[in-house]
Amino acid sequence: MSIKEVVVPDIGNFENVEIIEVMVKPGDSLASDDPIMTVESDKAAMDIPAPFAGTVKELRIKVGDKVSAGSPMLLLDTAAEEKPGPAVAAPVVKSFVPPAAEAAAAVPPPTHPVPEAPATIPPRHRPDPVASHVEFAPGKPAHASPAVRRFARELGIEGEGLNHIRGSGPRGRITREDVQAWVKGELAKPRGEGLGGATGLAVPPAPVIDFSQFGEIDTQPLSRIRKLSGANLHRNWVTAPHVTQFDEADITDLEDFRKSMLEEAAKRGVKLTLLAFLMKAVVNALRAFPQFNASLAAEGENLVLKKYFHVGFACDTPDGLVVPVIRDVNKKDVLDIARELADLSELARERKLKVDAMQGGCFTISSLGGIGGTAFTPIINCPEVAILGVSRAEFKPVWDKAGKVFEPRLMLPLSLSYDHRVIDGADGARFTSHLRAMLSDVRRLLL
Ligand code: CAO
Repeated sequence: MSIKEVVVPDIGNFENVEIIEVMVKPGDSLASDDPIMTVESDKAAMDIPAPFAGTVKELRIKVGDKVSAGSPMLLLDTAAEEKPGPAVAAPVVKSFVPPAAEAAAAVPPPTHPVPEAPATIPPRHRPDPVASHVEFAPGKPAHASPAVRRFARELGIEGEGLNHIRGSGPRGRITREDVQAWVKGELAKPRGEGLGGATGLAVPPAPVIDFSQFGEIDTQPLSRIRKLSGANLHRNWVTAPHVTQFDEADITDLEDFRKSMLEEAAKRGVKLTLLAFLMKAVVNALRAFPQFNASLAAEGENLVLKKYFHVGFACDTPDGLVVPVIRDVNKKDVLDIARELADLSELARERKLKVDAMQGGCFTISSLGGIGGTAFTPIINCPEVAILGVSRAEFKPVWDKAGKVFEPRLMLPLSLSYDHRVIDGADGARFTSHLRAMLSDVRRLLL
């Protein structure tokens, strides 16, 4: 092991200048001339490069420190790089190029004094002076001149942010034009909706796979509804921080009541479904917890509380999922609601649903109870802030009030997903408890 202390070289008029970026960390393997840190005075910024190759053993600097010529920067282990031959001890200092001049010239300024990369540096460290294409390497310090770094910082690209930009200059150096092109590209990407949506997500593209190499396939176009709902579901999933609260409601008495009403409802041409009662229960809970009947304003500064109660329901159609909305549920009785549910479902399945029948919802119910399952995590229908998932009700043994005997009770699983930016966990649990209370007492529900 051969440890050498590297100090700040003579950097001209730069005295007591602030370190604004440190590009290396202990364990990093540096080639001669790799940037170690950037310092900035009130006039300009400059990179301080490594005077020789080696492995960083210890850092003596951090962002915010003030340094001058001679200040210790780091300890460099040069053992791996050293072979018999003249040691390169003198620090290599890059000449400072003023921002304007640098902006005009993407090629890095010549270094002085300019010892060539020592012949003792192993080939993997040897810089390739004509490399026109350098792979993007997250975590590796980006090569960019101080002027370009400063330009990038002015545009909000700080520190490792530069690593996202592919440099087109010599040795992959990032030019001012590279920064501009990258920012343009980022701005052209689809936007979120302020706090109501900014994603800030940088995910790698999905790999393109030819599935036919593994077996027989059939490729079918996605329906228009599936494409639209897919994009919306994806946006809602990534922009709203979801929490799902699970609960169970005892609907034994409610089911008895519903069944007792079926004949009378049928006479009026209505199939009285559980969903109609769920709509009433939800409106009751929305009244009790107004923050669930709300949307984040687009600029993210305000919560818009709604005084109307339009409730949507997820409807499975051959073309995909649609969400018709029943307006003013608070002003309708269960028979009216059940009738509308049936009418809207039929229109949806016949693809005759008008656009305005799917707008203005405050809250959505997604019922998979007719199909099966014990619980699921529904995706919020943004800009709504909560959605109730309902799974298949089952008879379960439940203790009687005295806690002495098990009674068979019909238990309905509830899965409430809510937007945690608007609703706290305690309120999520209060909301489902309220729903439980409503659904287990028909008298309260129909009040
Ligand atoms: N537990 C047990 N049985 C239930 C039930 C529940 N929670 N909910 C409904 N059922 C029963 C009904 O009583 C009915 O039984 P009968 O035919 O014996 O009377 C049967 O299941 C079918 O009900 P339904 O589907 O006709 O009526 P519904 O009101 O339950 O549902 C609708 C209407 C439009 C919600 C439904 O047809 C639908 O499309 N569901 C799928 C919704 C969906 O895809 N959600 C996922 C969205 S992705 O997040």
